[in-house]
Amino acid sequence: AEKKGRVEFRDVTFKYPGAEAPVLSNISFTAEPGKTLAIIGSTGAGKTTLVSLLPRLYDVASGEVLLDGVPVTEMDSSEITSRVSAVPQKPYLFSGTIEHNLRFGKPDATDEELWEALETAQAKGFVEEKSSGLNRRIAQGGTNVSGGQRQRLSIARALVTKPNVYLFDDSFSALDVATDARLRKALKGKTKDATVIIVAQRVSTIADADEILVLDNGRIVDRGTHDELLETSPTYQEIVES
Ligand code: DUT
Ligand code: MG
Repeated sequence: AEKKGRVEFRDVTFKYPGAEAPVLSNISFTAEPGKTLAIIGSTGAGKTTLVSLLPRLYDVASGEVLLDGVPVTEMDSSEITSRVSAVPQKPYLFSGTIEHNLRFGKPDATDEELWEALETAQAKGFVEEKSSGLNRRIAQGGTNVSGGQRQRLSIARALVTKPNVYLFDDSFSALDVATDARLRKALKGKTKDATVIIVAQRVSTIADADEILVLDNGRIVDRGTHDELLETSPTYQEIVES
């Protein structure tokens, strides 16, 4: 069967409600199953806004966002959530056990699936270190775990749902470079059939992406592989050197 999860943005322009100026202008790209698309750009460039349009946190002003050829405006929100897993820039953990937090998107997941997701997300050791294990209590907002642990639990939660599309919004920034690299390697093995879209701050996180979009002031100013952008994109070079 054909792999599912093809994401297409067609000439998308977006304004926040009540705002005058668009924060995204003429955004067009395609992200394919089995591939990793990365988005990089300075703070305020519009990266989080861009990835929020697929799960329809907002709707576009003009243009179209399509999932496997179907405009997301024509899909049920439950269908979108079952097929697209987003790890937000500020991951949200709620008051309850680790198990509750992990099963959020897939209540019938087995314990085995939870542990597998934790292993991929490099969070297995953290969960195993206390005898309460999966029953360990998380405080509202995840305030009793570190930022990096919150990110990894949130990544594990996304993995549990086995979606067609993963959106990682700056999900690796609180991790040290070695953990970041280990996590992404493990992730690659588990997301072979899915479309992976990664928003990143660090070039090292996305250097091996199939395509990188360089976003500046709401526009895609350059696109290509890491090696291509090093040759052609002054904006990318600036990010590399920063
Ligand atoms: N913006 C709003 N309202 C919102 C969120 C953002 O007006 O609810 C503006 C702020 C900014 C632009 O949209 O001028 C893009 O913000 P976004 O959060 O998409 O930028 P980013 O690329 O994700 O920045 P960062 O790297 O800091 O996460
Ligand atoms: Mg952001």
